[in-house]
Amino acid sequence: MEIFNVKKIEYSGKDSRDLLSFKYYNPEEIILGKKMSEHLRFSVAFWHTFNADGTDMFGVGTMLRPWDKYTDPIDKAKKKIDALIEFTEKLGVEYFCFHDRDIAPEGRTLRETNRNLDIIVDYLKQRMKESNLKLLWGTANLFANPRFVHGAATSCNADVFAYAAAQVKKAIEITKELGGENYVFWGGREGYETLLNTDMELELDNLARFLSMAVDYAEKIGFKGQFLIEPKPMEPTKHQYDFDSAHVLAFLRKYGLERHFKLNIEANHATLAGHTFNHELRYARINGVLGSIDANQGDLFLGWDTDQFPTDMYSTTLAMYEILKNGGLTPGGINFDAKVRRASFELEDLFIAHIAGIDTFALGLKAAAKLIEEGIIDKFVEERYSSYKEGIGKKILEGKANFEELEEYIIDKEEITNKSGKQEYLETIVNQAIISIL
Ligand code: XUL
Ligand code: CO
Repeated sequence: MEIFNVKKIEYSGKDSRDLLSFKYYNPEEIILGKKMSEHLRFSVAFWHTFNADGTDMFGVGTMLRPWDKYTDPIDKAKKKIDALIEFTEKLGVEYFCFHDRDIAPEGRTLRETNRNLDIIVDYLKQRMKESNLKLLWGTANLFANPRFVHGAATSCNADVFAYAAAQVKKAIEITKELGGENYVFWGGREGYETLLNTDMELELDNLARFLSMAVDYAEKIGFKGQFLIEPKPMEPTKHQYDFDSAHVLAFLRKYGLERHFKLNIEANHATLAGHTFNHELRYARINGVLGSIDANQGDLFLGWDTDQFPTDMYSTTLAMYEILKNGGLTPGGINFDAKVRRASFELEDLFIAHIAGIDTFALGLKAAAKLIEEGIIDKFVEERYSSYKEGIGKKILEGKANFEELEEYIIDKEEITNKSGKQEYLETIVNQAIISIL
């Protein structure tokens, strides 16, 4: 029986006014030699789409979903999976992501919880097979239950460390079982509220111990998926240890873990850290660790993780520019870690929001491809650094210069000439690329 009273979402072109259709996302269209669907490996986030009900700090849920009428927790969990299958089929999205606790209810002990999980994973596996739905990544929820009040791998309580380890062990197993192409570690409550009660050194060492146990276990069971760390600077803790790309990379290098992890960069986490999304993508890319993205956007005037659907074409253009320069994201993808607003409580809004996000990324892909084909920005940047192609600049790059030589070279020069950085000109080039697609 149909859950969503919505037809299959098709590409209808940019001039269409059909709300429930794609205006820019045409999966078969070839962009820079590859199908749009191969560039844009979209994924639906289980938690936001099938669990969130609009609850906020000031009020209860506003969204009554068809699966809410099932009272037995296992029946309800299965109905949500049916909803996931129908939703992704109708949307034409090939991937989804989930936390262990999103899909199955917790029991009184971990053993009981794992038993619930096994029932649902069997069902999910079967339904995924029938519909060709694939798992982009799995993860463990190490933050919602009160036991994680002081963190998980960085908790002051060794029992909690053990619990979290056992939980991640199981989460990696089910991710493998479902053919997951990646596994994500987002910090949850790995961070601190006050240094007055915190042994930061022990907590960070423990986080590294935890991750290295995860690497060992994945190797042991033959999980071939990519491990990803998702940086976030704050929320829920005041200071999250995985602050941003640069922090995570420095951490991984300190503990010799950098070979085993790439990054899952989330747009709203980047802006919380005081960076643009494309700054975080660039930093990860040039360090060879851009693995996957969580697509969403924050609000300019609110200081928290609002997880809105991405509708800012400028941001997706610059993001896709980095992703194209990265040679794509595979085996990563574009996961909509985004939720409809509390007041967008109708079932149809779930489709409208995902269509908006998909189209905004498709448009960004097309505009970014145009920028790369035109090569104006590339040429400008190359020219800007051309002083390093010959003479003293070339010597610096080749490691053949030292302080004494540089002093001798420059000491009697009367004038140094600089050229304009032409930011406004380059921003106009980006605007023109976007406008040409609209
Ligand atoms: C939290 C967040 C998480 C991770 C997965 O801000 O982004 O949903 O993506 O745990
Ligand atoms: Co996320």
